[in-house]
Amino acid sequence: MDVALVPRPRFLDVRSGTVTWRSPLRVAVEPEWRDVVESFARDVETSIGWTVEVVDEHRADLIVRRAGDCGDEEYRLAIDEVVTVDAASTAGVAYALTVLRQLGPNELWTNGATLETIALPRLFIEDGPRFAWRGVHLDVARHFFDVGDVCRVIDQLAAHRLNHLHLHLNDDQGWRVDVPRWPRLREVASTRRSSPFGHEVEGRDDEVPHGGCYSADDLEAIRQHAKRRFVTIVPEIDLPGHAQAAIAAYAELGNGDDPIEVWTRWGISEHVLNVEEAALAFAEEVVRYVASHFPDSPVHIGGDECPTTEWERSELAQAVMAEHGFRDERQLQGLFTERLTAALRADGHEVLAWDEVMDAEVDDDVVICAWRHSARGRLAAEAGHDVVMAPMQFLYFDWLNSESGDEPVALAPPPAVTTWEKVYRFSVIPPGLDEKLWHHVRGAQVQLWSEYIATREHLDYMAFPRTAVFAEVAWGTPESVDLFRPRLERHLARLSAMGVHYRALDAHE
Ligand code: TNX
Repeated sequence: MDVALVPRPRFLDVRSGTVTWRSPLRVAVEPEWRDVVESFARDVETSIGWTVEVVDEHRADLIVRRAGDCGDEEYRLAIDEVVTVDAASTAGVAYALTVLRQLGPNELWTNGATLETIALPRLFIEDGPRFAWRGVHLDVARHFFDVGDVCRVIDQLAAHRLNHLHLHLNDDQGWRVDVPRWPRLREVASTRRSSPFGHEVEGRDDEVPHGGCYSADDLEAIRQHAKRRFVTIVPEIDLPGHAQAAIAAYAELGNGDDPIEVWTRWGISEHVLNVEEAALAFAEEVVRYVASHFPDSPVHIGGDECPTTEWERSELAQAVMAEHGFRDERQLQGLFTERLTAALRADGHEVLAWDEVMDAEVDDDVVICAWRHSARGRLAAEAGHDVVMAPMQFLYFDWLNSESGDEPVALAPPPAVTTWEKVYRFSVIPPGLDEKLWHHVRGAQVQLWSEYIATREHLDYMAFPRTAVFAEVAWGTPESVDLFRPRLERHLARLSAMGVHYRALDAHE
């Protein structure tokens, strides 16, 4: 029996013959891992209607055991008369069970199918990821995605053994979290009057209001769902740049006197927070509030693309520069980085930021998300930071899928193209990085910026199959594009069963 696992396990030995399962499925599991098995049981029940019973080892079809020699996220899976899973962590168990689902029929990825039996290939797998951070970043600011959409993305991550979902929760065009002490963030900043129609450069507007804002209950629902899927949510509040929506709600946070609205164009707004104490205190308060909903998560403080034009013209900003003895306006951004980093650390969070924060003072225990180029990741690692690789040239999935003129409107014209083959050839370790510093590379994540992604279907189209391809790269087991392609094709059928509206592969040349 041929197996087509994505991502490919580190070691796989397929043996001859199959094992047949029927309902009820009998599972023996250590008490501490009952939750993981219950989550698997729910998937089996909703997909093919089977029941799962927890039983003693001697009656079990599937035994989940603790194995001291497995590392974090590692597992062994042996399919024989009895199926055994060995792991040392809940994540390891969850991955083994996900792989079991991939080994079964595609009905296991649907809703409401019926099946009498399941045939599993006899085999042995020993597996674990090369990189600890295997993520997807979703921009819910440019276009809002509701709790159901986000949970669906979490399920897609889990199906590919990806483990971080980074949520970009605010931008110039919208603020997406209700912060009760700052009600105008919900009342004003969460909705824009209009959005660009077609490509931004055409200068047209749709004149349709767009908005959305997560309540505390929404954030809790996302957290719970992610926990069940062993995905860590990484919330991001992006300041002091990308702050036009916040300034539209609270003009006193900005640098000018003219009223501004939530931005209705894409791009980089010049409206940034001012550098007075009240703006720093605002940033600290909202970031800590959002972070408090994800107590065990690392938190991203943004920090990208912060134009300094307003600070150059502002007497107050110039006074703050003089007070600190700064020579360059970009150093002002460091005041935010420093303040937010200290506050989040005190609350027990690890802190991440986009690579621009390195233009000013930044502690080397801030994890850098290198987006402008892989070389930014190399420089960050050389400066002693841990890094999450997110270079736009490979991992911005708002870029076109191909050069064909038939692609739906996307961020930029060719050469801003990222084919799945290019993703597969991406090296997580930045070129030129000394091997002694590889330990700084936590892993990588794809970016789904949503200026041109407004619906769930289009999100799927941009995300898949590239995210599945990426998952194998981040897991650390890519082979050649030619060897991978047939496996990917078989995986597409699984994506169809999941209801993913993926982009079809181009015909093989
Ligand atoms: C750059 S990457 C941005 C985003 C845009 C994206 C479009 C980064 C940290 N900032 O604001 O959405 O390019 O690809």
